[in-house]
Amino acid sequence: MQMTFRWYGEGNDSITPEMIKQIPGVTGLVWALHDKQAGEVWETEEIEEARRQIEGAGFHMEVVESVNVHDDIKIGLPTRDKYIENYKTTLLNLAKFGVKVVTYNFMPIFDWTRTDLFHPLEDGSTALFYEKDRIQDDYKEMADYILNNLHGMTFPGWEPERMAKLDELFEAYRPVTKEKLWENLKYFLEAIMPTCHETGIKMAIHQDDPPWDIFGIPRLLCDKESIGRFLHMVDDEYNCLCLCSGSLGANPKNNVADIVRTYCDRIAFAHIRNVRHYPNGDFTEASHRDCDGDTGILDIMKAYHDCGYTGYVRPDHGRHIWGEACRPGYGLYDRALGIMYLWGCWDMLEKTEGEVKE
Ligand code: CS2
Ligand code: MN
Repeated sequence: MQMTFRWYGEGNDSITPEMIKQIPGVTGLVWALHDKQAGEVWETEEIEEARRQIEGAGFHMEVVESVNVHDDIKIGLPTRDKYIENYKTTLLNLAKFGVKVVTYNFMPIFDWTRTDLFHPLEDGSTALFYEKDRIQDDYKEMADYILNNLHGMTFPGWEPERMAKLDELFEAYRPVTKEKLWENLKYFLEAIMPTCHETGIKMAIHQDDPPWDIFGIPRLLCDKESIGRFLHMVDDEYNCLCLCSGSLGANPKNNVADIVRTYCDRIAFAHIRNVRHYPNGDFTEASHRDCDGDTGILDIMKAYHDCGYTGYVRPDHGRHIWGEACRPGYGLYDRALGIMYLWGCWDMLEKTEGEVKE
């Protein structure tokens, strides 16, 4: 596996590449042009500046997270073709810089959704938390809460410009049933696959987080079956997954290790994160250590290892520990601890390969 770390860029992240360099085994920074709105072309000069920051610090920039998909594409409006052309131009520009994987999601309106960004855990740290009963109809309350707690930091999927138009967005998505959303996803992927072949860039879709419908809007990538439908729908080696153990793991019915084993050849990027469930449907994010959550981190690592996974990996979110003031879920310390746990699992699996029988 190739270990990476998500970094928000100079002036946009309290963590520097020099700090990340001291985490063992991290070779690449997962990056994006965070000022870009969905639908805009990423220009060569702008990518060049990102290259200066990333490669200049001795990291590769092969994984982008995310090039966001414009709402008109998800809704299926006639204007989508223009935005798809822009997306293709962005892929062509990214390819000039050696980008190999582009992460994206196809969630309507909201990206990841939580009700508490700093939920206290027993050990004195805080973590992202989802309280099921608070996600009812009032999307505005939840959106306001998140925006007010980002303290001016940009957060993908939570752009204040989009959030200011929430009612309009909900109205625009009203005719989009789940089946329509599947069709629109297919249309988008079929349109960009030739560019992926031309550039060698794999498109890696992130699962929906949480993996169920919220606020009456449909979500597609929620379990083994829907992931299978997705891969079959556009059966192309460039149509891949960013498999997120934490997103899928929020539903206790999902067996993430089994999903890894089933679709490993189409996983281009792995997000590894641990989640703990409560009987009432709430969940909290937890440390990467297997016994701290219910996601089955050891089984997942074993599954990747058994499949001979050579793709990119990153710890997904971490807790906020040791008083670190950081982006929710994206501190240095706990993600660094997570990486060391993942390496511990992996190195042991490598060492015992051939010695340990199933
Ligand atoms: C990420 C997602 O922070 C997170 O939860 O895993 O925001 C992810 O980057 C996007 O859904 C991918 O487009
Ligand atoms: Mn993720």
